[in-house]
Amino acid sequence: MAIRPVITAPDPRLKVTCKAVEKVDDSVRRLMKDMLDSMYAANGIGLAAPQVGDRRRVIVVDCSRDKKVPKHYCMANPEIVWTSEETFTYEEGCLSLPEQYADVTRPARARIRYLDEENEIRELEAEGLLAVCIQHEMDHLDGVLFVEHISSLKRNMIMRRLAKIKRLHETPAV
Ligand code: GNR
Ligand code: NI
Repeated sequence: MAIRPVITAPDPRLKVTCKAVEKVDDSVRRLMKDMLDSMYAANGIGLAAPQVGDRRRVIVVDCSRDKKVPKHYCMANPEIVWTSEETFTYEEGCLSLPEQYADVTRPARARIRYLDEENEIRELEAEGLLAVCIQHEMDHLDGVLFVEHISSLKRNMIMRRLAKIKRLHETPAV
């Protein structure tokens, strides 16, 4: 088990377009496992590879926190093959933008095609929080953070607050 630290914005590693995985092999499975461990350790419901400094198109999600049976998904090369016209607005947060939240509107439902842990092609139709989370994670693979879906006024406010928090945590120069 390897818990990797989550990179926080602003950081150029969160802005890259990730590369498709050729095949889900042991190396990709190890990344998926590390990402799940890191996500649970950080109390997140999802995590994308660039948040732990890896440029492969891999995401993990587990939105079953309050449910009895935990259910996680590990996805390589996720693609959206269909989205609903209907939208859903949810107050999003991001481990890469700690303590910052804003309402984001996205398609309410999405059908996702991806490769699972066994390199099998699968499809999943998601709604509610799961749909929000998968779309949020997929954005990360193209260097997009949730603040890019809100007004520049709100985005700048969040980025300024984050810079301030980061400054407070810096060790003062002696
Ligand atoms: O833990 C997370 N919670 C969350 C809440 C609302 C919408 C999206 C998310 S994803 C986030 C973890 C994260 O930053 N994944 O990239
Ligand atoms: Ni995020």
